[in-house]
Amino acid sequence: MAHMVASDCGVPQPGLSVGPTSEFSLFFRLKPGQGPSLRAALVDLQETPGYRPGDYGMAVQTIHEARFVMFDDDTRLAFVTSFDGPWDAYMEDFFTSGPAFTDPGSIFLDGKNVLSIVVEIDTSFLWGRDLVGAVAETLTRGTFNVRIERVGRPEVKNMMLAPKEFDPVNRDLEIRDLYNMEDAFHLGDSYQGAYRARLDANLAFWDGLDGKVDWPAEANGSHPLTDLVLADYLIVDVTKPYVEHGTFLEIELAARRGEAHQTCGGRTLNDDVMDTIFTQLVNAGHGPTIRDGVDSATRPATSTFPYLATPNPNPPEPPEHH
Ligand SMILES: [Ca+2]
Ligand SMILES: [Ca+2]
Repeated sequence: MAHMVASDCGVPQPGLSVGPTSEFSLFFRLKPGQGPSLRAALVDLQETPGYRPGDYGMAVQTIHEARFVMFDDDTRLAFVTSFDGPWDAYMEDFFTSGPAFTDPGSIFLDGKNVLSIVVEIDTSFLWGRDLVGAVAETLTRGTFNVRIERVGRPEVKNMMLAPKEFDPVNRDLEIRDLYNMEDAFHLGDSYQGAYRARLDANLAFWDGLDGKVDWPAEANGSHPLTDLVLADYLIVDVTKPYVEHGTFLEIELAARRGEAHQTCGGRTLNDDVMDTIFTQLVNAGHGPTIRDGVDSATRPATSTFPYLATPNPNPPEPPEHH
């Protein structure tokens, strides 16, 4: 006998169950030409210590098997798993055991050179302002410029705006291209509703990963961080001391608590901003720290201008698909 598993809130959960065992399957389409690199990534994943049940006494007890299968000439990917108990137990196991990221994680840019421009500004040019917002943009050369990229805080586009499947309004819209063209300091009216719907949905997804609501929606249904994310610039207080670690979002989060900030804010080169982002999105800093398995660069930034690690004269070959 098989039946849909229903959670406490009455929402049907994926997969069927037989006796105490449940299953679910996911099917993906691969981008053309990505088969070899995905196959290599799956081998890496499955050979990572801690991935297999029983490794290192990891807490995933209920999962019998979980397998990835590429098929149709490497144009599609299936993920198939079976486990004891309901969907909720599986997700709880998955996220409390920490296998969402491998540990240690991989640094995909390790050894590669990154084109960097370092600008030093005399704070006397800031019109007497102590608290400033910083954004960067990449433009084409020539008389008429086209913006290729705008960036304020890291991962706003990829982690927070890119996933489409949770957005109840614009499930087919690649919203990042529109967002990229906006003035960071004066977001236009035209697409604000679309950005907000996407962020409200995706930020709620991140919060839900630990099975606990740490960011209850506001009265109008908005996620409490949506406005903060849409003010997409690094906030820097030039009167406060430089602190190597923990400055990212420090000013913004202190303001949310109604407290005075302590650091210069912004984003220092050696700060583990990914852990800060994951932790804030998933549990609002209520703990534990959500790590991505990478705690620092293999060649950290320096403390003297221009602060960057020296170029690697023998960088690794770029992968085939680049
Ligand atoms: Ca949460
Ligand atoms: Ca990290």
